[in-house]
Amino acid sequence: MTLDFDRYLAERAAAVNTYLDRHLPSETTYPVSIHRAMRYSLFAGGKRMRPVLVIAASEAVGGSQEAVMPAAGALEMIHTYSLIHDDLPAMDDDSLRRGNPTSHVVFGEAMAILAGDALLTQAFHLLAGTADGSPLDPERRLRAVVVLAKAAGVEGMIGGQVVDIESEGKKVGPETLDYIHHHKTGALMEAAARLGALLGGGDEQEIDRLARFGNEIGLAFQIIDDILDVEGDESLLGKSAGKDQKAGKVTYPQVHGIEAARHRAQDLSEHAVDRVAPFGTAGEPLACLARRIVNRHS
Ligand code: GRG
Repeated sequence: MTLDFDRYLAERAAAVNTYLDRHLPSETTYPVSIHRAMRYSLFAGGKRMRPVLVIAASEAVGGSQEAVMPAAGALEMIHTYSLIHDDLPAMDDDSLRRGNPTSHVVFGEAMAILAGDALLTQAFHLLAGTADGSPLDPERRLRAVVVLAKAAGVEGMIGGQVVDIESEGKKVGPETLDYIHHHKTGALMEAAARLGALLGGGDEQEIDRLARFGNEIGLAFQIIDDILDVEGDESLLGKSAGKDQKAGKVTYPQVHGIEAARHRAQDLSEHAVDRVAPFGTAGEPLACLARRIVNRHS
């Protein structure tokens, strides 16, 4: 029987939303302004690609969805924080995200900074296991905290963002471009797959295989993001298009040309599909995810 991937995605995303809703203070909890701002960005839409990747990686190694929910929720919180901060006037100065006005436009700059900070902190609260009672092996949970810290910090996403900012308006080569993409976007995707495998109970070989899978689809995802910024429809994207060129950002289409960029994303996706073949039907959602990432319009 072939997998109904749209249904798979919708069910997993709904489970993630329920989990996030339960693990964030309500909008009426004092001080209400910060909780409103955190919830506004977290529930403004979003494809939930990273948490679904966590769950699918767990399922590939025979783990449950419940076991990895803290990691799935944590990934989405960190991703959302990065979007809030990336849109700030001091960074990309953007007014549209997930089809809505950005956090600083609605709540002001100070509250947007704090909402991002609070989501980042809450993510580690969830993963460290102090925010729920889920029974995870303490050694694996500790490893998971380190994986997430590395992926979100200077060795990962922040490192990529720094080189991205410092490369604006400059002519940089393919190596710097790869560094930016692998760190800014790839690190969280790799961490998502690694965390799913780790907390789902996978062995070291499976964890390594799925981390590589996450890395490949992370790069493919960012290349498509670069292409969509040139060719995409703003109403489908839910964010401003054409901003990379305006900001003098270094992108795949700019360094390699649009056709080569498309081929590279396709190659990465096919590699990733091959990588999860040993998991058989348990790896099918991951293969579908790898294909969907390069065929997306938003
Ligand atoms: C400012 C702390 C900080 C980090 C910046 C990840 C990042 C680094 C900035 C976010 C903006 C950006 C262009 C990131 C690249 C990754 C990317 C394509 C994000 C958009 O992810 P989607 O498409 O968004 O999964 P949704 O809204 O669907 O969740």
